[in-house]
Amino acid sequence: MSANATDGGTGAKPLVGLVMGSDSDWPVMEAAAEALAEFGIPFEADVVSAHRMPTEMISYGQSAHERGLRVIIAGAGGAAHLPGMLASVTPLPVIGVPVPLKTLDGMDSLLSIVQMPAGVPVATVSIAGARNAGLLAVRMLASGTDELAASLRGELIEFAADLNAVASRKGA
Ligand code: RP5
Repeated sequence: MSANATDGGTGAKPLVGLVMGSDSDWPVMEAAAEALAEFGIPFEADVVSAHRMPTEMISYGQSAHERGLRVIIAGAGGAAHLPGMLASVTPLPVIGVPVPLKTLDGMDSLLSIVQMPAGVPVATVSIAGARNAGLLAVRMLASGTDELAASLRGELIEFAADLNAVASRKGA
């Protein structure tokens, strides 16, 4: 699957918008897609560059909530303004993924995403931490009172138990 595809793999209406500044971010961002797919979360994936297509980016952020999305995961590298700009125009929670480029090892991306002004929150994961971004989105969806949330909570509890089992095997 490429970053341009809109395909959560389930055919259902997307609940998570997985966006990135460039196709070149996909090798990092793919891990978020995999995490969402593991929990059967329908998502859409697309390139929405803050600098190269600002009008489309703003329109994506402004329409995300009314289109039914519940969380946005946004990854970008370098002058990584995409997560913060989206957060400024949507009421949805935005999770930012700093994508490392060849220069500066992703520190520029991290600082661009994490240093948001008060009032415009972005939940920033680690450099290249796209898997955790996907898992955090699953947890956000599990925090409601609907059927999906209840079922996801069960799956997350099993998931944590598996992680603990692996950790104890490694420690043994
Ligand atoms: C950022 O510039 C993108 O998010 C990407 O990480 C970086 C490089 O983009 P390309 O030049 O590879 O398209 O906006």
